[in-house]
Amino acid sequence: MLRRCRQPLAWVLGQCGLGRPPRANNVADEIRFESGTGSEHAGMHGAAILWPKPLDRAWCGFAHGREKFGSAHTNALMANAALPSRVTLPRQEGTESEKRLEKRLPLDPPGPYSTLASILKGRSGRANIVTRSVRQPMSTMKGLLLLAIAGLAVAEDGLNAWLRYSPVANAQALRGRLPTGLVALNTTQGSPVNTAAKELTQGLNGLFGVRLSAAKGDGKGGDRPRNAVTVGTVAQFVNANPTVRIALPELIEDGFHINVSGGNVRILGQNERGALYGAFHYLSLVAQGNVSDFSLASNPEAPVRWVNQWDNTQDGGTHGSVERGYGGKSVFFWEGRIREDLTRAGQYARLLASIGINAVVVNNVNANATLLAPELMDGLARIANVFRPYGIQLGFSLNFAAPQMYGNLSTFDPLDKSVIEFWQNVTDNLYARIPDMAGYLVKASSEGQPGPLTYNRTLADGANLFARALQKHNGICVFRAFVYDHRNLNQTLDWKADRANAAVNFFEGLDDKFEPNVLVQIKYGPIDFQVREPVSPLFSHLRKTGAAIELQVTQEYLGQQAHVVYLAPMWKEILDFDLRVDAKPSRVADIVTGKRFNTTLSGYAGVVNVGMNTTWLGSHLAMSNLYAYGKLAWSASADPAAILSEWTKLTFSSDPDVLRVIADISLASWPAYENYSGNLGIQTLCDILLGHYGPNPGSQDGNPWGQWTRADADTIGMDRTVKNGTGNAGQYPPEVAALYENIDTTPDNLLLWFHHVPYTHVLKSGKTVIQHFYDAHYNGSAVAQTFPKLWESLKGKIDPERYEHVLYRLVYQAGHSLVWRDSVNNFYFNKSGIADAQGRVGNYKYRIEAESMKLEGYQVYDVRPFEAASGAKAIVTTSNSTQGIASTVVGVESGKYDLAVNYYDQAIGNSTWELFLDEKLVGKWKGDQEYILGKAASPYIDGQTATRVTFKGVRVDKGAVLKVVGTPDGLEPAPLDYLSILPEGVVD
Ligand code: GCW
Repeated sequence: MLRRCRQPLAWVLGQCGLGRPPRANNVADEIRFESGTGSEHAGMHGAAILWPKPLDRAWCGFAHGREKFGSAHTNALMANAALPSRVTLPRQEGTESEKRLEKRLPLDPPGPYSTLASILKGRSGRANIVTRSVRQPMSTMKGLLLLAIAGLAVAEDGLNAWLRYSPVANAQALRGRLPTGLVALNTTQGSPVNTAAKELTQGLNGLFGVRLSAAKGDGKGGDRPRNAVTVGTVAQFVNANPTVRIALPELIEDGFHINVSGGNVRILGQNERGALYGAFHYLSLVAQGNVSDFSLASNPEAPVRWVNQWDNTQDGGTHGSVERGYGGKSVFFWEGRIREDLTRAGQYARLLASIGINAVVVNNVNANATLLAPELMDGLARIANVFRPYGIQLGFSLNFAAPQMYGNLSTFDPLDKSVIEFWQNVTDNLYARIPDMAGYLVKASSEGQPGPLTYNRTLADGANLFARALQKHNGICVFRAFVYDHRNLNQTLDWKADRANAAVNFFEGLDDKFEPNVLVQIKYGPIDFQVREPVSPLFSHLRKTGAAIELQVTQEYLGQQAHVVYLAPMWKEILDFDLRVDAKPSRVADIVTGKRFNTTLSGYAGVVNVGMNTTWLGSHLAMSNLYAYGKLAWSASADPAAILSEWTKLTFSSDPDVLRVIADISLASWPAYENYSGNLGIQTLCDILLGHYGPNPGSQDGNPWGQWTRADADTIGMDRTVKNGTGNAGQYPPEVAALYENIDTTPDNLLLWFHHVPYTHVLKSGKTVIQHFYDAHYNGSAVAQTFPKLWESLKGKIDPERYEHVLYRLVYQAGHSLVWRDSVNNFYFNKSGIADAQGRVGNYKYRIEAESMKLEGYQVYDVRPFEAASGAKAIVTTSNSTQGIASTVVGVESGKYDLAVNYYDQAIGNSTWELFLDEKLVGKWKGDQEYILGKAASPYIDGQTATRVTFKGVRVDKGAVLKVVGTPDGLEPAPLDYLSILPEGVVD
């Protein structure tokens, strides 16, 4: 039987209007084209600029490269090209309902074009696209119970993430050990203790069908009800029970204590937030079937456990609603204002509180100064009101130039009196509305953002400006260490230039210059959330100033949630790294929790970037990263595998197969991704000039962004040694510096981060660098091939909605990992001219290149970068209104094969492809990924859009005619790269 690997046949038919498609829960409700690393390009580059379909990629790449440097030439090019200018999608508040999205291609009236030339002139068609709709969660526990009893998995959309409270397996048997009464020590609406009481009521009802009733006596005067759960703060408890003596462990701010003795449960927090955390913790334990007696106390290791959202006030622009967000539009902002309906913001706060997060910075660090308008401040206060019941405080990103941009001052010099007054005034106004505001987050003098360096002031001058304004309100100023100049780094002329040096250089000599309420937020590595980086040396330089580590939950360089990459093992490795400051143990975790240098302020920031999609991040499996972030921020000693298992039980089920499969996939995912993207410390090798997603190793070099690999025909890697290179190794404390300075002691996985070597350099493993590249890319993508199969073994054990959602992504990832493998390997094969010892690179014996097939209505297209296509070429239809046909006579022996087709799914149309064998339809699919995967949309034929579809177990007869019919749509010319006729079990 024919089986289409990518989606079930029903789905395919549905796409073709022949059947009813299942509903997808992860609708991409906008399409935007991203480029660039920072924000200064906003309004100027790729954003929503629609290139005609087979536009020469070299030209585009050039244009984008230039844009990064702010070239007027680029703008001129763009203007002269008379291209269709934008894709505009209607904006509606609320994204979860079924809706019609329209692509408007505004230049020409709808109509066909017939030649490539006319395409290049920008004539265009018009396409209507209907997104798939979203199923609402099944809310009644009654329904859940019934389904659970019937042994069925219920469809779920992910909205409740790990807080589903779905019935536990043997609820009936365990009920006797659970409380039946509830004593809430604060019943004030909106108080975290009251929230905890509600959550306990909802949770125990959902999990066990227990209906908690308000217990008599309400805990007052020693009248202690039996079989009740009591929740409140220690002080509230003591106040309510003055004569009761209980032994209480020592709790610090936000800490909690839980004591369970049969049905008597006491959950006490050091503060109200702690009580809520305790309630969530208790519910998590019982949800995992733990109803035995226990007593525990838990205290957070760091006071600051924040989440950063890079949300923009406006949709559109370079980065759309959420910069580097892959889960839909902002849950906070809409059309330059704060959303009227903040339901999702509240639900987000609930999720975050359950993992111990205590503040959310709601707006992008590339901040919009208009948020300072009084009506917007009012809106921020509404968000804070929604957060407060969950113990979440609001944090706010500032634009350093706001005094000028918004306040009409002539300067934003941090030492200027009028500027100081401006910020004090802003701060007072914000606190008048949000008395418990957490503080500010500031990105300054970085990637084109304004900052103190404009006035030759120090970063401390910049940070202290805000810190002082915040002091009377007890707020803190979180100042980002991500400071570098992306315009003046010169790769060609300066061997010693190094972006990795920037943070330490800029903060040099400032350690004792910061106000006490400044916290410096440092990305885990010196560059930018790459798949492998050494820890930032800055952690070892700040001893008097509090430091926080910045981790990235949104997988900007790590597959953008279209690839599963479980990040907790990577974070754990970073947190456990010992910097050996003063030759003493100096784990990063101990630095960012204040233990090592006795700093009061310390902690964690996670760039999360959820959106309105019910999956939050755009993918169900990606949510383990958010969960793990909270757990590690609470305690860095937590074990990534244990966290994952807990998350799986709460999110899916405790079925041993489910636990095993999700662990197998997740724990293999980071090493696999590292292997098939960038290894030996060379960085992720994604396209850093466009969406930071697919492979494009060449994009790293030759521009001032400083993510260089310095790869040439013979050598590769950044020489960061002191003796001969950029000196970056010397920024680490002596023991670590010595480790990295010496090529023999540098671990292989960071070799090319610190050293510039010939491709023939022999690693500790005994392999050469180039052979390691080849092998690692093959190994990594081979691991990714196992993911869909593993997941398929769970069919029936996961609700169909989430099962299909995950399967779609894993199949896509398996295919895209091959794109990565081949692109990177061919790139370095081409550069070095050194053949793969195993003869794989460049030799693909099962492939039929599309350009070598008989073409009617299709023409050959040179793909750029060349390595993004097998054989450097693809085919595209000759017009956007006529079909293309590529055919060939099959030469393989008759038998059963898997047929794989590699094509490009650009975000500028929804072409259809049909695969025939002797006129018999094997399968049909549509290029509509942009509405399914949240990854950065791309209009190009390149590594971002390259995709594989596989039809398994197809009977193929020698001499049969294999044919692909491509029907273009919009500006997408049904591009095709190659076909593979694979003996069963072979993937290539
Ligand atoms: O890596 C870069 C991202 C930018 C981001 C910046 C930062 C918010 O590509 O999108 O801007 O880092 O962290 O400030």
